Amino acid sequence: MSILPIITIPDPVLRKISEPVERVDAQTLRLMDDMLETMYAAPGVGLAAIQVGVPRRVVVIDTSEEDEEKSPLCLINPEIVGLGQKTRLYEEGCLSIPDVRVEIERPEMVTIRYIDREGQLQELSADGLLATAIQHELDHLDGQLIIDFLSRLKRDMIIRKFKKAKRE
Ligand code: GNR
Ligand code: NI
Repeated sequence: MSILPIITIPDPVLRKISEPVERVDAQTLRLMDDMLETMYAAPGVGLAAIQVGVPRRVVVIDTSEEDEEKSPLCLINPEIVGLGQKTRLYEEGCLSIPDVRVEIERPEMVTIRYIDREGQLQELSADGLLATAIQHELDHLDGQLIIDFLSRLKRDMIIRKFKKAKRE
């Protein structure tokens, strides 16, 4: 397995719409293994393939705590099939926007359908951090980032800061 470099803003790759995976082959499995290793090393609770430069609808998530057993989740072509009525506010971070936190209100509960590592269609209902992480990762598949929830002024300030940091 390998730790892959994580792409950060303002790289336009992060704005790409990711394409569905056509078959779960060795290359897809290798990608997910590398993404898990990259996510654990970061560390982060989730990672979308586009964050390592691969425009495919692949996501890995693990919201287990440090003192718990790992519980890696690999989602291929995930789709939201249900959202709860209640929302929750959570301060989100993103490995592609280091050191920025954005408070985001999203549905507290989400149901998704996805293909697992065995190529089987699965349905999963989640709440809490897992539900938040799922929605955050699915946004990445459509080129959407947490800074898009901010006013244009605040978003542009953050983008400018990262552009400047890359110049220096
Ligand atoms: O590591 C991460 N933490 C996090 C915290 C709150 C809501 C979402 C996340 S996902 C983020 C990793 C990441 O950028 N995934 O795309
Ligand atoms: Ni992110």
